[in-house]
Amino acid sequence: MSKPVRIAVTGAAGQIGYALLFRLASGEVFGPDQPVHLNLIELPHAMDALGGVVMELDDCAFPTLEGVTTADSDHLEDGFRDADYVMCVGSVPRKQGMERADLLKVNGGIFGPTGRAIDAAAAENVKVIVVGNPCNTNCLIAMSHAPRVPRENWFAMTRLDQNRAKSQLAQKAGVGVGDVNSLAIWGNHSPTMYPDFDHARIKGTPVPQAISDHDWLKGEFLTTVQQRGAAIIKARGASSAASAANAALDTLKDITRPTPEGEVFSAAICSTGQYGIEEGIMCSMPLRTDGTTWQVVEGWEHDEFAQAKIQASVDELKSERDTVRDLLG
Ligand code: NAX
Repeated sequence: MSKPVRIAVTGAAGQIGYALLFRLASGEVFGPDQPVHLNLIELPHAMDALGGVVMELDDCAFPTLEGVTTADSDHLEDGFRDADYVMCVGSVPRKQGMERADLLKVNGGIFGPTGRAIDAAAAENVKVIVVGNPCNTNCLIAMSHAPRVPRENWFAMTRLDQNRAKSQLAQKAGVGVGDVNSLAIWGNHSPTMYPDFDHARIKGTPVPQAISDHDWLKGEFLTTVQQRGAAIIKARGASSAASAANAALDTLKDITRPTPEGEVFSAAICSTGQYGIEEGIMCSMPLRTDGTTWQVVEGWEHDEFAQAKIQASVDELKSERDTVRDLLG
């Protein structure tokens, strides 16, 4: 058996954690011949609950699960020790009456120490996926406290938005979701993000040709995708968990496997000025990888409508960055 891949997950006893860990342990991402070791991290008061999750992992008897280590958030370095991948799921949810700026600052207090502990303890080439919201700016804060870890190794999750958009397009066109590809999300994981239907394809045909109802594309489609998280909370009384965990696993697959021909994947990465987007913010863009290094897909042109939408989301990211400036390392 090869050396285990070590994956650290924060917020492991939460609802996304519960939908994530069993699939990670099952070999779904790294295959049946690759053992995995899970490093699970929780707040001190949630360690008992986490113990229950670990019992259930034991009871699955996954042949691919080599072992589980747990640590509380007062011992983050133990939690991140030798991790090849870190999935930052834990964060503080927005409470009633809380301003977005307050939420940014509360979570900034979590992600600074997270970045420092990853820097100190994780494996040399650790890759980090931030899921906990506001994920783009949380990722920026953690990254700024981890100078050892290359900037290319930091991702904030927008894959759930990509999956939501693909599914809406497939339903509108009456095709299978596998017939929709090259669908990228631009900007922030927030209601300002922009699902780029112009460059998406349905069975190889550009979406604006495959779907003639352009009012729907520019209206209902965008708002459905942008407001999907809120719609799920309203219907379920709880935020997306299984679909979010699924998207986190998709992101892990996206960054570790070569991107299929004609496909792109979305994640927020640290801009180096691509498409005129300000350097140093965590912005979602279309990406491709050979399984080792990734590139932003270049040369996409945007009409005025798309440009304005992307700019609005980028402006929101800049303002989030400005709000947490004193929390950056
Ligand atoms: P839960 O509240 O069910 O679980 C969060 C867990 O994190 C809790 O068990 C809590 O004890 C733990 N936690 C909090 N602070 C921690 C810290 N400093 N260290 C370790 N653990 C800590 O939330 P859940 O539904 O699992 O959602 C987790 C995060 O994902 C939230 O911030 C949520 O907003 C975000 N989401 C992000 C999405 C995305 O697409 N990027 C979509 C789904 C989800 O809304």
